This record gives sequence, structure tokens and C-alpha cells, in this order.
Amino acid sequence: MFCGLGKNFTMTILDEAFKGSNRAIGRLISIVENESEGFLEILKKIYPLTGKAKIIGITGPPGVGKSTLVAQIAKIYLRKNKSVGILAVDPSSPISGGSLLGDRIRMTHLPLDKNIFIRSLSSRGTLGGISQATLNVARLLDALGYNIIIIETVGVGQDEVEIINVASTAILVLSSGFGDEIQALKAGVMEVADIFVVNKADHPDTSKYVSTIEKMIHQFSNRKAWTPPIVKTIALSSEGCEELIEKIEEHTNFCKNNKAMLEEFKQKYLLEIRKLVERKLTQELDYFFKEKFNLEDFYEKQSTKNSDPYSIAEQTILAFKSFLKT
Ligand SMILES: Nc1nc2c(ncn2[C@@H]2O[C@H](COP(=O)(O)OP(=O)(O)O)[C@@H](O)[C@H]2O)c(=O)[nH]1
Ligand SMILES: [Mg+2]
Repeated sequence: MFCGLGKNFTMTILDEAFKGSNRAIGRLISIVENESEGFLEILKKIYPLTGKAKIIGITGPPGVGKSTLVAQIAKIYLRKNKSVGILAVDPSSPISGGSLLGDRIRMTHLPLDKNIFIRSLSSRGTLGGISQATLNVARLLDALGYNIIIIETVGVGQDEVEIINVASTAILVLSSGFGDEIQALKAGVMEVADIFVVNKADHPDTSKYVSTIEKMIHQFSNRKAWTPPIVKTIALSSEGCEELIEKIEEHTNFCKNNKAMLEEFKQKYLLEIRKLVERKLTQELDYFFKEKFNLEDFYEKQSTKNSDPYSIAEQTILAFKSFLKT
């Protein structure tokens, strides 16, 4: 925590990070992830430097081979002289840290290189939840000059959809042997995926599984200008990974040239602002109820004829509005 150390201190860390200090980058990420003092100043300052990186989101059920795949993709990009930042998001509590440790070990097969930065994010964040915290950290890496940012997140629920939605290309990884999982897939995650990967293509049931997914894609994405391709991979041996990278490039180019996509990005941006406003207001409201306005006292003072919840809520809002003006 850097509470009390002040703005100048965080700005010094920012300078150090820009000079390439991995330690400073790590501390900056902690400030942004934990929303410690000075984090908004950092985010405002770095924002003009963002927008250059390619942000790839990867999600899917546990065990399908996401981490193995992330490591292979990272290796290919490193060979292409790109710098890579990897963010592994575990939205659960640190209790499940064991699996992350496993991921870290698997990812250490990556060459130790100054062009690579790996970090696990576990904080839910307070300002805008885990997806906003992930976006903030990804922007930080983008501003620091990382060319490729890969976000790995576990699962196919609402949180994961929000997290991969932060990416410019969202990839859903599946593999045969997860037949039950696909039944449980929500429309949300099918709609948000730009590319489907069927990993563990060494498994004999792969072709059958691919046809099932093809049918599902058809069902979910027939209104979209971009039809998500399915790429078969064997992450263990890197088979199919070059093709996956080609599809990522294709998707990036498609987005650059597509009006509907530009509109979609604008809508995402406006939604982010709206969510930031909502979260800030919720924080103010929490403070108001905790420190400034005792709802129970207020309720007790009402005469019986005025004590319907609608009127009390209206009066409370009036009091909150005048609190905001102070
Ligand atoms: N047979 C096979 N196993 C794989 C493949 N990719 C990953 N695995 C294995 O699947 C297990 C889970 O991989 P991991 O990358 O941790 O999956 P994650 O939970 O989705 O991140 C590990 O034992 C990997 O070695 C593959 O293409 N084929
Ligand atoms: Mg993993």
C-alpha cells in the first residue's frame, strides 16, 4: 500500500516504470489493481499513450489448455520481436491460489526475457469490479509499450464475459471431453467470442466436437458481420497456434476497417464512462448513509401518514442531492 506516500511518490514510480524497471512496473500495477492512492492520476496520465497494443482475451472452462496456449502464443509473438504482457485473472479469492501457482509454473517454460511480463490479478477492484481493474492494468502495460497483452481468465460466466470483452479480440477455448460444459455455455459468451479454439485436437472426438460448435456459432452469430472461425490446436506441441495468430490478425484488420465495429468500440467506451459514474455515485451514497444520513432516525421521525417508502425515498434522494452539492 502506498497510502500517505503522496502523489509525487507514485509519479516517481511511473518515471521508473517508463525507464523499464520491472519492479516499478509491478508496483504500478499493484497501485492500479488495488486502487490505492494516486491510481486515478496514473490512469489519467497514461491514457494518451494507450491504444497501440493488441489486447487478446482468452477464456474457457478450467483444464482446456488456456495457459498452455497462452504460453505458445506468447512464444510466437516474442519470436516476431513483439513484447508481451500476460495477465492471468483469477476472480476467486486467493484460496484458489494453488491453480494460479500451477499456471505460473507452466508459464515459466517461456524464455526469461525482458520483453515479457507476467502477472496474476486477483483483486476485484472497487471502482468498477474486476473487468475495470483488468482494463486499467492492460492500459498501463499498453502505455508502457507492450505490443501484445494477453488476458487469461477462467470460466464462462458473466464475469469472464465482461473481462474478455475488454480485449480487442476475444477467444473462447474449448476442448472435447468438455461436452457438458458446452451445454452450459450461456449465449453471452458465445456472442462475445471472436474466435473459437478447440484445443487438445489430439483427442479422437475433436471433429465431432467441432461440428457441434459450428452449429452453435451459426445459431448465435448469424446477425454479425464477423463470423467467428474455429481453430483446432494442440497447445502442447504448438500445432495450430500459428494459424490462431493469423486469425487474430485477420480479426484485428477486420475491426480496423469495419464501421459497425468502430461503433461498437464507441458504445463500449460510453458504457465504461457510465459504469465509472455509477460506481462513483454508489461510493458516495455508501458514505452518505454511513456518515451523513441516518436512515433509521429519519424513518422514526416520520409521522404515520407520511411513512410510505416512496415518499421517504424521495426525501432521502433530496438530502443526498444537497449532500453532493456540498
Ligand atoms: N492432450 C493434450 N493436453 C493438453 C493440450 N494442451 C494442454 N494440455 C494439458 O491440459 C492440462 C491443462 O492445461 P492448462 O493449460 O493448465 O489449462 P487451463 O486450465 O485451461 O489453463 C495440462 O495438463 C496440459 O498439459 C493439448 O493440446 N493436448
Ligand atoms: Mg490456466
